[in-house]
Amino acid sequence: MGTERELRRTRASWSLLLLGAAGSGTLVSRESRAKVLVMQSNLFNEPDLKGLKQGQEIVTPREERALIASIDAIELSPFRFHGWLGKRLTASYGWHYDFDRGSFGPTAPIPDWLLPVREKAARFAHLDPDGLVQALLIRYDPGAGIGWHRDRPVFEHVVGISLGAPATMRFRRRRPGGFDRASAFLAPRSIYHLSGEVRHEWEHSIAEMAATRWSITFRSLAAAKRRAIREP
Ligand SMILES: O=C(O)CCC(=O)C(=O)O
Repeated sequence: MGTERELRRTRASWSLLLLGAAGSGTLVSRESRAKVLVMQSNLFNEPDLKGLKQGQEIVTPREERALIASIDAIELSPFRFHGWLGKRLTASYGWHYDFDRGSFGPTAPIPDWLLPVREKAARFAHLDPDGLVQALLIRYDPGAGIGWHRDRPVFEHVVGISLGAPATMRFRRRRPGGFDRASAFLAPRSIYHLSGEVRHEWEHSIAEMAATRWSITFRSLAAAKRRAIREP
């Protein structure tokens, strides 16, 4: 397990790297300056976003390697959105949202090798593991990211595990005249839970990666969807 001190050191050097990158050019846009300020305010703290919970070292480095190998052994497909092909590679289990057709339905069951990590994710989020009915695997190779979005309303809780390269999850919420913004550092082997306000009112995104990151996200179904399935 990494100590809090190690974690702070990692976050600090990563944030300084960002500061260096943003300050190295002669011209720094107002937007990138604003971003840097957000990062500075988060140097040592989790962002104060209602409904965001983060945890570290949810899997060991050995488990991380095994999970990455299992994801890489699967045939992942480029994310498809209304005929457009994204750079990130994905596979979903349990339930699949087809963004090309706007349809949602059951798909192959969650494989056994994901069940122990689903158990951990459920314990972290204080949820029933059987309620986490969707598992989405993503590989972000260099150049791949995920644009601004809120998860589909058919889902409720989102619990994500980060493997490989560290990343920043950016958050924004529209307000008159602009956006409130925040960002969360996603360390390798860490976990996050999005619920309530951050899940429903904020959008999130991940900038294009410089090194490969894998993520496993588990989702529960929204109450309305659960009712719709039970009541034909
Ligand atoms: O890779 C992640 O942790 C985030 C994935 C995500 O935002 C999504 O699948 O909607």
